[in-house]
This record gives sequence, C-alpha cells and structure tokens, in this order.
Amino acid sequence: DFPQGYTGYHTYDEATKEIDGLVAKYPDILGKQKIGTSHEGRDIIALKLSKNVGKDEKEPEVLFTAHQHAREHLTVEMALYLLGEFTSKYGSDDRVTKMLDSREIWIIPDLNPDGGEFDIASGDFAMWRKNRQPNEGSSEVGTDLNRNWDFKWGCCDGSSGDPGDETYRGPSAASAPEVKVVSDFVRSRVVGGAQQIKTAIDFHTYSELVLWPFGFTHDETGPGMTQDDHDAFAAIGKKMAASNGYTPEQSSELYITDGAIDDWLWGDQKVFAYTFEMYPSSSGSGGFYPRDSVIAKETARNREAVLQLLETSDCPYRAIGKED
Ligand code: 0X9
Ligand code: CA
Ligand code: ZN
Repeated sequence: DFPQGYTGYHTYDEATKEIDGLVAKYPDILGKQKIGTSHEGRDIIALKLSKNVGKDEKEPEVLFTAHQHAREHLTVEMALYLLGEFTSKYGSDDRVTKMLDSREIWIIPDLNPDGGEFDIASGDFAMWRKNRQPNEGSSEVGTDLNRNWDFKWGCCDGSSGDPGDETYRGPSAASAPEVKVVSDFVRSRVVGGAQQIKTAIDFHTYSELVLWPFGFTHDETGPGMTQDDHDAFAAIGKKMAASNGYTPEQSSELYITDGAIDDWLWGDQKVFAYTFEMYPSSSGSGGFYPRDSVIAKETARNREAVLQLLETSDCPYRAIGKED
C-alpha cells in the first residue's frame, strides 16, 4: 500500500473500484472495456467517454494514457481526474458537454499496473520504473515500456540493450505485453482505413514539460514530419504549455529517446501525440513522489490544456491557419 502522506493516491484495486463506480453512475456517457492483460495478469482497461457511448460515431477520437512508468503515480490520478471531470460536468459545463457531444475520448488509466503495484508493495516506495517481465538469461527484471514501442525501436542510442538498465528496450519491439495490448488497441481504431484517434497525451512525471515528437532525432523535420506537421505540433504544444505553465519543447531537446509512445503514435499512426511531464518541476519538490496533498491542484492544472487538445482535434492544422 501507499506510505503515510500518500494514501490519497489510488492503488490498482482502489482505482478499479473508483472507475467501476463511475461506469455504474454514468452508463450513458462512460463505457469500460478490457483491452488485454499485463505480464502478471492484471486487466488493462480502456474507458470511453462520449454521448451515445455504446455507438461508434463518426467523431474525432482522442487518447489519454498514463502510468507507463511505475513510480509516476500522479499520472493515474490525472486519468482519474479527467474521468471524474468529464462525467460529473457533462450537461452543466459548456466546454465539457460540447466535447463529449462531438468527440470520443479514450482513457487508458494504467499501462503498467504490475510495476505500479510492485512500487508500493512493501509499504515504502521501491523507485521502480519498468514493467515486471523477467528477462531471459538475466536476473534483472523489467522492460522500460517507453522504449519498447515499434517505431525506430532501438535506433539511436535513446535506450539500453542491457536488462539491468532503467531504459532497457526489451528483446524486440512491443515485446512487453502492455505495449502490445495498447498498440493493438490503437490499431483497432483504424476504421475504413482511417485512424480515428487524432490527438493524444501520454502522462508522465516529472519536470513540468509539454513534449512533442520526434524523440529519436534532433531534427525538427524529415521523413514523416513535414514543416506543417512540426509547426502544428509546436503551436498546439506551446498554447497548452501557456495554460499550465509547463515548458514546451521537442522531446529530443530533453534527451534522445527511441521506442517512445509518442514517436510511435505519430510515426506509425499519424496521431498528434504529446508527452506531458507533470509536477514537480525539479527533484526538490518530491521528484516522483510528491505528497497526496498536491493531487487536486496538479491534476486540475491540466484541465485547460486537455480541453484545448480536445477542441483542436477535429483539425490540428487549424493551429497554423491551415484548415483541410
Ligand atoms: O524518459 C522518458 O521516458 C520520459 N521521462 S520520464 O522521467 N517520465 O521517464 C521522457 C520521454 C521523452 N521522450 C519522448 N516523449 N519521446
Ligand atoms: Ca468513432
Ligand atoms: Zn515516465
């Protein structure tokens, strides 16, 4: 369980109960589906929020994912905040209502349930990052999920081939069941040859950053990233960052990564995918483990950015004055 001072965070079981309660209370706008299982057999779930939630309507879809990294527990709270906000404010808040009426919102609140539970199992934090998949020929456990996605996997010194390292990329792309499950889910949203998911945010901690692709190269443009693509990414990213006070930049400015989710979502699926590094800005304020007293403020802090992304999802290029 979470240590003292952190019990406001949700364990996997607590999050499941909270989510199931919301699904029971708001069945017309919130649906839950199991999209697969983690290495240790926990359910990986996707929530759908939309008016007429049971129907696949022809509306832009938006994906929010959280908790690739075990110790980044604040990101699960971010996902739960969005679920609470979108359900409880539907019908009363104009912007929320409009978005549920005209978008299909997917939330995958926990990509790494095994790692998350391992991190709190002893009652003290284990500082765990990866999943809990064993590695053949090694006593070291775990793959870094955010180096395991199947786009430019292992290409560029942005991950490690050593199972003992924190950024171990795994033996092959999508070797982690959690990555495979979510990749397959995203591919399942290709309908009539078109990817329905237009935009996405993957939540991490910490550093207070809004990041966009690519992470595998310092180049702003190149194969798979036109000047317009880059400019739209940057315009939307900078506007979101102006709303939450984070720093906007191309993810490779932070450091080179290969096999990260946003590079795959854009490079392979052409989804306008961002990575948010949430509170705090530096290790002084608790690093990966800020007290539960900050949860309400630091999740609500991203409300405006999330609404902006939803609102732009019918045509991201509008951000650079190019409607299609
Ligand atoms: O290294 C990571 O995966 C992210 N930082 S964290 O401290 N949450 O582990 C940053 C990823 C930046 N690169 C991309 N988003 N591509
Ligand atoms: Ca749809
Ligand atoms: Zn992370």
